[in-house]
Amino acid sequence: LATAPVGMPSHSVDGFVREFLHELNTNQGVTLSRSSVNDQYLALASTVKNYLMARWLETGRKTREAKAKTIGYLSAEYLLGRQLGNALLATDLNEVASKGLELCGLDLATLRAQEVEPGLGNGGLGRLAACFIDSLATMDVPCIGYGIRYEYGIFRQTFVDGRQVEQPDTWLALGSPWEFPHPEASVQVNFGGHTEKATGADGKERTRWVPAWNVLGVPYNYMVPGYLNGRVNTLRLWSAQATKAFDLQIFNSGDYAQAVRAQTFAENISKVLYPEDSTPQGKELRLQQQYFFVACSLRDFIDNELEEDFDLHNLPERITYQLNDTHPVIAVPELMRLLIDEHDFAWDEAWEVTRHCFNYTCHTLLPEALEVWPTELLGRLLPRHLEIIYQINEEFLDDVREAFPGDEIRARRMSMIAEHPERGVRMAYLATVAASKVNGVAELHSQLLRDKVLPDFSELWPDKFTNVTNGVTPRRFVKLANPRLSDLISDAIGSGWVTDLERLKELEPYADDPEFKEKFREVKAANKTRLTTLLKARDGIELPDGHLLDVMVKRLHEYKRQSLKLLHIVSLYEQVTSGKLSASDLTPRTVVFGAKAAPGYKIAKDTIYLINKVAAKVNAAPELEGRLKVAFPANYNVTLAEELIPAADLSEQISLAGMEASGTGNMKLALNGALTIGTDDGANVEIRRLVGDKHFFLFGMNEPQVAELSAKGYDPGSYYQSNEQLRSALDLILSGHFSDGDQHQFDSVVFNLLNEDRFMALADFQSYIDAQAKVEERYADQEAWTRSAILNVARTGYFSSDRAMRDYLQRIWHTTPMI
Ligand code: DL6
Repeated sequence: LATAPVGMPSHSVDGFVREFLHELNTNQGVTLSRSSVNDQYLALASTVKNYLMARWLETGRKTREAKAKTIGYLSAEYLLGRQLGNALLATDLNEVASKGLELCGLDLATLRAQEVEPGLGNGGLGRLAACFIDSLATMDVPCIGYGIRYEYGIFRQTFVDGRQVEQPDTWLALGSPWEFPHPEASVQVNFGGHTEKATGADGKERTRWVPAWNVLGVPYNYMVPGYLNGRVNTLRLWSAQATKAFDLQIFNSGDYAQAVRAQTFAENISKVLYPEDSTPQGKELRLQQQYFFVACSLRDFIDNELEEDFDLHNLPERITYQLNDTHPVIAVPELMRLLIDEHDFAWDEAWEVTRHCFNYTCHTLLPEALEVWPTELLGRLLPRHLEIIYQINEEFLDDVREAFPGDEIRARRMSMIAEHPERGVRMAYLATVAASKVNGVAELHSQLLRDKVLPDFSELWPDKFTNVTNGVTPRRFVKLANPRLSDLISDAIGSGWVTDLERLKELEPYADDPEFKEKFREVKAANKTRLTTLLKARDGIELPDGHLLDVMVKRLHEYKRQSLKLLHIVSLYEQVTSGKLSASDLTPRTVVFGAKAAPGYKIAKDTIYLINKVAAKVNAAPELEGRLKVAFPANYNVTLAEELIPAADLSEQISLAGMEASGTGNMKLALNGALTIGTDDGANVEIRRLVGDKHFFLFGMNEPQVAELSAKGYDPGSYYQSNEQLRSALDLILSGHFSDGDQHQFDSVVFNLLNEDRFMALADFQSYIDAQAKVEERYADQEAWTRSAILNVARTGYFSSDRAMRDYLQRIWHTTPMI
C-alpha cells in the first residue's frame, strides 16, 4: 500500500462529471450554480490532475526502481504556455471533458481561456526548454527540469499611445492549480562570508566556507505529461524564502519593520524574471538567482533521488546535467564544492565526476550575451566558488601550456578569467572546460561557435563540439494549436505523425491533390477567421478578409531586424501615397507584429513606437484601404502564438546572417504551412535545404558575405545615397510624417540605421524588396502557393523536438528511453 499509487478516475463522461463536481465542491467550496469561471477552471484543472496523478507517482516509482539515468535540465527559464489544454491532450480527455462540461452547462473553451500562462521565460531559450521536457516525457526518458518559480514572469506588455508600457505579470493571482509546493523538502542555500583553512581530526587540511547569510529554496513540482504514454516527468521550480534562523534573529532583535524588510530581501531572489533577452545585465540579484536554483537542484538530486548509500563517484551514471546556456554554469564549482567540502573527495576525484556530469548548450553568438561575472562580485557572494574556479582555471591552463608549449598568448586568451574591462569570470569558458560536450543549436551556429566564438577550445578538443539543431513540440504547436490542420493531416496519413513527425513526408503527394489543396486552404482560412475573432475581442483589431497574413513574431532586437520589415512597409506606403505605385498593384496584405522589448533597451522600445505610429498612418490611409494593414497586438506570448502561427501565410525570419543562433518560430510557422522569407541564418539554412529553394524566399547576404563587408568597412550611408526607394522611405520617417511633425522623434532608430546599422539592414534592403516581389507573384497563383505551403508542412518534420532529443540522447547524454 505504501508504494501503490492511487487509481486513475474513469474516462467516462459520467465519471468525469462526478470528479469535476467533487473538485468544485471540495476544493473550491462552491456549488456549480454559485461558482465563478475561475472556480470552474480551477476545479477542471484539479480534475485533470487527478487523471495524471497515478501516472506521475508510477513514473517516479519506476524510475527510482530502475535506477535509470536522469536528465537534469538546468534552465533559468521555462516558457511553458497554458497547461490545461496540454494536459487534456496528454490524457486524451478533450472529448470527455468537453461533453462532461456541456452536461454541466459549461464551455471548455471558456474555461481554457481563463488560464493565465506561466511566462517564466523571455523567448526562444525558455520556450525551447519547455519543448524539450515535453519531448523527453513523450519519449519515456527520465528527466527533471530544474528552474526558478518567479513570482513575476515576463512583464505584460501594454501600449499607451503606441509606446510599450510594462505591467507586472501576476500569473499567480487567481490561483495556480498546476503546482505542488513541498516546503518540508526545502533546501538551505548559503551566500557571502569568507573561507578559512581548518585541520580535521584526521590531520588533513580542508577549506571551510563560512557563509554570512542564507535563504531557503522551496520546491514546487509541476507535472510534465508525456503524450498518451503514461509517463509524467517532473519540473521542479524553486521559490526563495527566508530561513527560520533569519526570522529568529530578526524577531529577537525587536525591530519588526527591519525583520519584514530582511525577509523580503531573501524572498526577492525568486521575485522576478529578468526581462533582458540576449543582453543579460550583470546584476547581483541575477547571480543570486543563478546560484540559488542550481544549489537547490544539485542538493535535491543527491539527497532525494539517489539511494542513501549511493557512492557519488558513480554520479555520472545516474545524472547528466544539461546547462541551458551560461545561466546555470555556477553549478560546476558548486558540484566540486559539494564533493570536496561535504563529501570529502580529493580534487582530482571530484573533477573526474564533475566533468562527466555536465554538458553545455550555447544559444547565442552575440558577444554581449556571453556572461562574464566580475570576480569582485563572485568573491563577495560566493567566495568558495571563486577559489574553486581559480583552481579549475589554473589546472586547465597547465593543460593548455602542455598542449601548446611556449604559446603564452594562447593561454591568456583561453583563460576563464578576463582582465578587461574588469576582472571577471567568462562563464562560457568555464562551461566549455567542464562539459563533456558543447553544442550549438543549428548547423550554422555550431560551426560559427567552433570557428569564431570558441576557436581555441575547438582546436584543443575538436571532439567536444557538436551540433543539435533545435526542434519544437508538435503536440503544442500543431496538434493543440492547429486542430483543423491536425485533423486534415490525420485523415490523409493517420495520426502517427504526432509522435513521429518525419511521417509528415507522407503528405508530399497531397501537394498535387486538388481536393486536399482545397481543404488545406479552407483550414488556413478558418484559422484566419479564428484569429480575427480573437484579435477583435482581445485588442479591438479588425483583420480584413482574404489578405496574405505576413507574420513577424519574436523578441524585439536590432539583430532580428524588425526595422527592415518596417522599411518595407514604409516604402509601400510612401510609394502608394506619393502616386509612384498604384495600390491595386499590391497583393492585399496584413502584416502582424508580435514583440516585447527589454524595458531598458531604448532603440528596441523606440522601434515598437515607430511600428505603432506607422501602423496608425497606414491603417488610416484611404489609398491603402483593403490593400495594406499593419496589426501589432500587445503582449505576444505563447498563448497568442498558438493563435497567430496557424493563421500565418508568410513567416518573416530576416535576421542578419550569422546572428540568430537558430530560431524556433521559423520551425513552428513552416510546420503550420507558412512560407518563409528569410536570410541564410540559424535554422533557416536547414529549413530551406529541406523544403527546397523553390518553396522558400531567400534574400540578403550570407554569413561570409557579411564578414567580408564588415572587414571592408560597412557604410550604411552609401546604400541610402544610392537606393532611391530606401532613401524615400527613410526621408519620410525623418520628415516627421509619422511623429506629428516632430523630426527628431525617431532619431535613435533612423540615425542609428544611417550611421552605424550594426546589423546591416540597409545593405539587405533591396534584396528583401526583391524577395517580397517574388512572394507577391507566388501568392497571386494560389495553386502554386498552396502547393508550396503543403510541401513546407510535409518537409519540416525534422524540426520536431523529439528528433532534437534523440540527437541529445545519442550524441551527448548517451542514454536511452526506459521502454
Ligand atoms: O536555442 C533557442 C533560442 C534560439 O532559437 C534563438 O536563435 C536564440 O536567440 C535564443 N537565445 C537566447 C539568448 N540567450 N542567451 N544567452 O534566448 O535561443
